[in-house]
Amino acid sequence: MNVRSILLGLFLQLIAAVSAADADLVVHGAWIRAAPPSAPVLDGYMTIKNPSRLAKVLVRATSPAFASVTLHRTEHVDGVARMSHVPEVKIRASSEFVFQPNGYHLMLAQPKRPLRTGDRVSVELEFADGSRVSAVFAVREQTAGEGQSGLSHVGH
Ligand SMILES: [Cu+2]
Repeated sequence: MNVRSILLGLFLQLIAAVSAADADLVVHGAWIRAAPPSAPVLDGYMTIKNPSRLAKVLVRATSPAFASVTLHRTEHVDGVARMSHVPEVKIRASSEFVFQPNGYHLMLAQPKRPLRTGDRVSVELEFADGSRVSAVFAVREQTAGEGQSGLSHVGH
């Protein structure tokens, strides 16, 4: 084996290591809870899968369909559901993070047009490492398997 082939081998190993560490995030099951056309704020849910060997930190979300998107969490304190803004959400390496009713959610404010069941909305997620992932959210009703309606932005 000459020096050139050794170097080439090392180079290929390096590329393999980098691509495994940097495997792309995948968003699935993304949906927005259907609300009356006049609703000023809607709730968005999704599962973010992080197949890489590095933790990813979600720091921002934006959507052309809404004036603002923020990261929110519903917590139950002494039996009372409360919502709070969260600055970031960490998705550990080789894991999934679920945004769901009564837990983490996207607060989607001031829709630019009324959204109806069946509509699709794109949301771009930005991570602390500068990477971006866009996801398509489907507007639909919450199903029974997703628990009781819980605290919603609709109505306040
Ligand atoms: Cu909220």
